[in-house]
Amino acid sequence: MATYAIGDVQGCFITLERLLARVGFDSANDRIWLAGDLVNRGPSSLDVLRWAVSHSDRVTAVLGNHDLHLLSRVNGTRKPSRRDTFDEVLKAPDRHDLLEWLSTRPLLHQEGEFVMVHAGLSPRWTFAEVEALAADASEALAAGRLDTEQRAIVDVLTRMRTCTKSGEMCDDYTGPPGGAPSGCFPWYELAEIPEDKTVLFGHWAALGFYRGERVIGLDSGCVWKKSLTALRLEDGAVFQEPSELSSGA
Ligand SMILES: [Mn+2]
Repeated sequence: MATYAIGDVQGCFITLERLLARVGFDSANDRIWLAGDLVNRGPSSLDVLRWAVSHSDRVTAVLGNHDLHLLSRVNGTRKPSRRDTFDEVLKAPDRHDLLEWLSTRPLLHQEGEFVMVHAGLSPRWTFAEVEALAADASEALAAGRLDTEQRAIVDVLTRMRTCTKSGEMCDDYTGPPGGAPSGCFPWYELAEIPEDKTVLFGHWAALGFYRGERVIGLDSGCVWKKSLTALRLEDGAVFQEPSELSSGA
């Protein structure tokens, strides 16, 4: 039995299938952790969701900003973006089950030494309170009654890449850490992470696969024609599959 943590799939279903074949995924014994953004921008969001739901006893997923965008489109609280590629999900006969599954995913998953979120943790939080803050925000999100503080928590967990020393998100910056605006730092350089914990995250394609101190970034930019990455949690082995969108893949 092995556990594979996989970065942002974003509708790259062919690449996901190839990556699962590459690692020799055994659906009877292995587990898959998905770091959020299962959907959007890529070609096959519907296939990714159907696969996740049909393997829901094997799959642990946290919500990313694109997953939340899809859910907001469904309940009409967000307008379509020109770049949305998940219309087939909205029209699918099984959309109710798929969206019900997606909407009940958490914002954070903690198990053993690992903590998985889509984006980041705030330097304003102590590690001890992170799980409860995320659970409270998840509950409010599911009920559609986020207050300002809970919305800020959702933003950090699903959208943050860099922030100031006081924990203010540097919202617009999506590039690599080295090019961040003055006073903006990768969140993981500032957040409190205990020695015996490792935070798994996605969302930062320009960072790429990244093994840092107590953090591992898993978004290697599948939807940007780069690759999809799986990390085997038991031994740290890394597997990468070239994106189906790259030429020659
Ligand atoms: Mn994202």
